Amino acid sequence: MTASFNQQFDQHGAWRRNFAQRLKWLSHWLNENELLNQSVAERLRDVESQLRTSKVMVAFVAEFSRGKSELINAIFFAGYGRRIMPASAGRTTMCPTELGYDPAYLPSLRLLPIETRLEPHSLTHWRDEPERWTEIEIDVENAEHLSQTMSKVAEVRWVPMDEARALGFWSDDAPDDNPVPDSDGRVEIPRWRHAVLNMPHPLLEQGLVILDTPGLNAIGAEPELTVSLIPQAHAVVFILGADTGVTRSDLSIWREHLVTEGDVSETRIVVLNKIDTMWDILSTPAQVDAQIQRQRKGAADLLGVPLSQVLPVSAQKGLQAKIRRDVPLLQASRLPALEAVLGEGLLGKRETMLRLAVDAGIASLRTEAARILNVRQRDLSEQALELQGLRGKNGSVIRHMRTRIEQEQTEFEGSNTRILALRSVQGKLLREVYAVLGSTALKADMGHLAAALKRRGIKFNVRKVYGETFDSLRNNLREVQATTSEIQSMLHATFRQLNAEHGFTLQAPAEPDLSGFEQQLTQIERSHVHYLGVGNLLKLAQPDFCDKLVRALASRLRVVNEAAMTEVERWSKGAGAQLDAQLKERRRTFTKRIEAVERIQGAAGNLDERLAELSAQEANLAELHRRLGELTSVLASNEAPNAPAARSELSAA
Ligand SMILES: Nc1nc2c(ncn2[C@@H]2O[C@H](COP(=O)(O)OP(=O)(O)OP(=O)(O)O)[C@@H](O)[C@H]2O)c(=O)[nH]1
Ligand SMILES: [Mg+2]
Repeated sequence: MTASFNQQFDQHGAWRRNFAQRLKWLSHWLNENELLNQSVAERLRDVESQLRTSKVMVAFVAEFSRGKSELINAIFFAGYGRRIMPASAGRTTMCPTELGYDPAYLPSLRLLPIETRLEPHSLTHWRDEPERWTEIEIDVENAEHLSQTMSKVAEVRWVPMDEARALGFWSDDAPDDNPVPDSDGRVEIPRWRHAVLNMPHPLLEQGLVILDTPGLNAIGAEPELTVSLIPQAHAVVFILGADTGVTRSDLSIWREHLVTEGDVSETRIVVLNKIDTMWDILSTPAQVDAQIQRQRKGAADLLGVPLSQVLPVSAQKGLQAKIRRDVPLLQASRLPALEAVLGEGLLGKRETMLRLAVDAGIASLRTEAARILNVRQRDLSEQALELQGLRGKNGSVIRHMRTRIEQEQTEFEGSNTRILALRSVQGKLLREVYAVLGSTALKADMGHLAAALKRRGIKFNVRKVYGETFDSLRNNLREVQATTSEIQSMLHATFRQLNAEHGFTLQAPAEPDLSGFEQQLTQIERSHVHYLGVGNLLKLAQPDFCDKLVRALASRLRVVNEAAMTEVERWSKGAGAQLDAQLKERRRTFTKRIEAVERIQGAAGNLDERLAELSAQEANLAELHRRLGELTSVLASNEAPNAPAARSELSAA
């Protein structure tokens, strides 16, 4: 039997905890040995924050009543012995619901009122406005209370048609999609726009984020969900009902949300749910199996995915079986097979990404720390040489030597103009980058896009209009890249000069490569053009729709631009920190050299003692070097929980 999703996630969590612990030791050790300078500390912080904030998001997407919420209950919440997410016939989940954990906040359910739609802001904006959310504290130990609280996500209101229209739940252009009004002409709308559950559940604590969505074919779904939230999920689970087969609306949801060009298909899992409706005492198990197989094949063909990616399950029976500890029923529900696929695909991929990032961080940390050790090593050898030269010399020679060192020191301090010039150019660069990638420039670009989208006859030009906007955004990145290249050659030249003049070992950090961000832009562009291409074009004529769409876009683009700025900043700071570190070490050496000469002036016999001291220090440095290699390689080669060895151990258990 393969490990369940929960077990796999636990192992992943254990690996992360273990890694964090080792990282702490390393930091402590670096600090003790005065190796934790600014640039090393920054590398350390990067690795730590990557480890801490790395999230894995799984989105559940389907037409209403296919069993999204029930499947979430079965996979993640069976331990509570009851339903936590409301699941019932008809429309149930009325607003997108995110389940995750952030220890900075109390466990709670936060609900954003639907009326916030009347204000021109994206969801990203509202996330930072806690006072507009209704917050309900939850008691994690109390399953009944928890489930009662979660029932809020199913709350609705009945409002006059005008209000529904203003909130985006009534469209005069698409009468078939509109809800059915009651006898007073009022229609049902969700009470909340978005829900966020913050809960210290073991999986959520380890960075899992689950997104439950309302049946999406409904009018009123926000573009932000399609063009921002779902595309950012690391895996999307699309659910079909074995009782309904693949319906027209299933297909249209699939096309709108799950098919995008150039997609990695293993992150799309199709679930054929409710297979228990096919269990039939009048058929033999083999007949039932054959029927399920036929449905699977039909679904795979219609959706254009490999058969292996369509997994038949019964969420409901799986949940029941887990609660009652009914092993045969659990097997029959086929839930374990789905969990295994989710675990391997999702966690395996996530972990590889995380480990690559962390490995790179550790490697550059080691380089930085080793650089400090090398500088110390060289200074020690120079001091030893200097002192050896004093052997047998008289007092006046020694006095002369002291004057010379002091002179050198003054010259060194005076030669800092080049460094100052470098700093000022770097500062200027950063300001330029902020101007190009900052929010003011982005706002202007978005303003143009919104205006273009609102023009009449835009229908046939959407691709072009997006193309122009994105070309300009990609150009911005290229412009920034050109500037960084220029600075990079300046860094090389200046560092080479400083190395030659002062015997430094400065090395310009690797120039940031912004092409990955360009690719991200292209992906975002694709998801928008795709979204508008699958039947949402008409909505462009609706008031507010364009603005909503562009706001959703802006908040995603901001993330990309900010990440690019962070890269540039880190690179620029890295160069500055190296310089600072070597300046500091050099000043320290001057002081030490003067001290050494002073002591020798005091008693000539001390020369041998002092030389012995130096060689002891050198031995100590060599030891530090060795230890640094040891401590960092332990981190880099840390066994992954999903490594084959760990997995086979588990399946043997
Ligand atoms: N027989 C059977 N019924 C199921 C199964 N999974 C879910 N259901 C039922 O299907 C209905 C809908 O399930 P939900 O989980 O609410 O569906 P949903 O996709 O979340 O629907 P919305 O929240 O409305 O978008 C409920 O009555 C469930 O009990 C299953 O495996 N077998
Ligand atoms: Mg639901």
